[in-house]
Amino acid sequence: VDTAPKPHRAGFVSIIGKPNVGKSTLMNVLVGERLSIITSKAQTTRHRILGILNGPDFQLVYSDTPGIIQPKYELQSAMMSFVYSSLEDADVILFVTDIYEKHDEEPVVERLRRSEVPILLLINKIDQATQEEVEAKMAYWQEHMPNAAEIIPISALNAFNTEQVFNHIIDRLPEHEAYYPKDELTDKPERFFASEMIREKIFKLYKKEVPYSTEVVIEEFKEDDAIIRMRAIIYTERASQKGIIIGDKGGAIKKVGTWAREEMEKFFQKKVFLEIHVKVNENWRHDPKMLGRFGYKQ
Ligand code: GDP
Ligand code: K
Ligand code: MG
Repeated sequence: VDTAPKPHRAGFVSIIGKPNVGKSTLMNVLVGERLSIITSKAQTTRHRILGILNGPDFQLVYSDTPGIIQPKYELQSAMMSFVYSSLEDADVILFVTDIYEKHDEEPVVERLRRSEVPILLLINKIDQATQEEVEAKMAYWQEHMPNAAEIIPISALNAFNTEQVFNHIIDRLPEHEAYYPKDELTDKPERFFASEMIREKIFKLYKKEVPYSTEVVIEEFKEDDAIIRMRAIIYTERASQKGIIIGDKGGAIKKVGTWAREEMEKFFQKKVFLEIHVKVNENWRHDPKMLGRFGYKQ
């Protein structure tokens, strides 16, 4: 019998695809933590978010990316640069598609056909589909992306076939020592996740342009043994949006605060005191200086 210890494997796995196909849902399932925010609205994920999965003889560094789109303003260009950099330095690419995809994603597919990195093509949301629909979609992708290493139907929502995805990734991971300390879960600081939790609630509670015109900054994050005290600023682009965020007698902002705080307490396993202020900052989405402050440029 071979008793030699297994070599340690480590690598980077980029999760890419169009908005709303289920990239963030999948990463959370694969990492086993709710790191990435999930809503039914497109372009909720703005940054590249790392989720690290550690085992005794492996380290998988997932990166969840914003959906691939044609940039229309400065913020979106910054978002796309996160996507493209994640293509270049990946060991494995998870290309996530939706079973009900309408196939207007040709520029991405074209780019992936030239990729040197192994691609696992995932057909997501099959919980909504019939066996025939799944088979037809698999045939479609065999023809349109013949270089895909595997084509796997999944349901990220139900964690169906996600174990299989994990095994295919491990098989393709190079021998390498860990890139991050083995007890780390992500590269982002805690206050980033706190601001993302607030942003998610904004996406869920407000309509139309309001969530897209909003950014959240945690100005203060103080932790002691018993409690985390946070001061968050919600920036909007216009005074009218500020009014909507606050709501009648402050009712709307109170909902955001309560819901976000409950989730923070679960995530940080600690009591949270959260204070939220709303400020107007015209045109932050177009202003490179503000985008830098919000973490969109290195
Ligand atoms: P992303 O924009 O690609 O990151 O997609 P999200 O992970 O934010 O998911 C977008 C929407 O699709 C959310 O409403 C999810 O609950 C939903 N979703 C994700 N995976 C599945 C799935 O396997 N089945 C179904 N029915 N819905 C899913
Ligand atoms: K989304
Ligand atoms: Mg996402």
